[in-house]
Amino acid sequence: MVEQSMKYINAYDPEIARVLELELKRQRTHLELIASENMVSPEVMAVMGSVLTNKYAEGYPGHRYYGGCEYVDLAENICIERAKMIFDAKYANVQAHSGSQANFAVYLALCKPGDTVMGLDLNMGGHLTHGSRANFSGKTYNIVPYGVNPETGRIDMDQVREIALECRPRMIITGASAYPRAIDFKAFGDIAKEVGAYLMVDIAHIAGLVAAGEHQSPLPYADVVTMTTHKTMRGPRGGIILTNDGAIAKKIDSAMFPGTQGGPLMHIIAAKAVALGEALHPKFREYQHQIVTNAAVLAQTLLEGGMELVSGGTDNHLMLLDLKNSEVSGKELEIRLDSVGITANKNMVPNDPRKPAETSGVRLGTPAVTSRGLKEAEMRQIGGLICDAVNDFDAKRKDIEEQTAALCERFPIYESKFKA
Ligand code: DSN
Repeated sequence: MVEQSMKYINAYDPEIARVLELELKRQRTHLELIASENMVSPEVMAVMGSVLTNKYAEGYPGHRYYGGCEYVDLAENICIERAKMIFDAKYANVQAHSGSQANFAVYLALCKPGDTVMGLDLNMGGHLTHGSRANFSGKTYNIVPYGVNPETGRIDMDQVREIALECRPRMIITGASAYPRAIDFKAFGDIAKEVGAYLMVDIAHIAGLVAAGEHQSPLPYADVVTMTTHKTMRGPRGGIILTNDGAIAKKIDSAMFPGTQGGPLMHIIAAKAVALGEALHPKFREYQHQIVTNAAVLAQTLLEGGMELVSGGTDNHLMLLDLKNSEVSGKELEIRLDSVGITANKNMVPNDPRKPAETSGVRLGTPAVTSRGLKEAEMRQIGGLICDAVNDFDAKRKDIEEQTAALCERFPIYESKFKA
């Protein structure tokens, strides 16, 4: 299906078809270890490229500012119902174009400019929208960050409580982009209640794990939950907001439209519905379990190979190689891995002595390679290759390249054998 549509585009716009061809080749010939990426099913991809892209539908199902919305209404309602069912939530807004847009809408709904908001520091694993000074969140709100314990690499709930009692925030945000450990949402909920703050949980990274019961759900404890649909959820790029509180749901809806966005992307909302439909299938649970198993095996292999990991391991889909004590920087390792067919991203580690453009960390995640069908044996193999890339790159380069190419060959994508 993917190759067929490329042939069609090639006859129409060869310049862009060439880009698609090159990117498909890159994805086929590289092992994707970027923790936030995945590979959607051909069906999800097909719905993204469907007639629904033509439709303007500002507003919500049944209350639109345009005529002709009766069929896109069906798509949005199906998406909402599936999201509510999967996450056991009373309300879902499925219109956010991205996770950042979802987070922006929550700030707009629950906070006023200048309000105090607590979030996990970007350099400790948080997200730009959790209060970075370079982001709207840090520019608009009085951000009081919390971090991780320097000894354990884990969020220190006593410190979070202490800071919250001191600064009395309007909202506490938890969730992360580069945090390898389970987050205690109940403990965050207790602290938020104690200080009278809203609790927003951003499960962008771990949404699939939560959906499959591989991570505690924040829904019983949070006022509002945001997520992306394209990471562990393996859907189109986009966001969803969930809540169990009717009054908050109303505020979220108007903060999303007209507060933040105009016309929703109906083709993406329909594709989100397809991905959520896939998540209702028992195979999705098996997939999420395998992601976590694969991450644990990769982490163990790296540790046995002498590598250091932030917090000493992982509970979820990702881990952070800690290169503070290595001559090889995060940037250098990212370049080395890319040159031998393994894609990953440099990442700051807690208390990183190197600059953000250099870093002392590399983030590694298993969602995409698990979609491709790789299991424990291959994780052990890849772990060994990464150790070789750090310790003995010049001597081992050719061997790593050959092993990576063989793995990509054995686990093809977007061919008849591939079914996400
Ligand atoms: N850029 C995403 C990630 O890589 O985690 C977060 O938005």
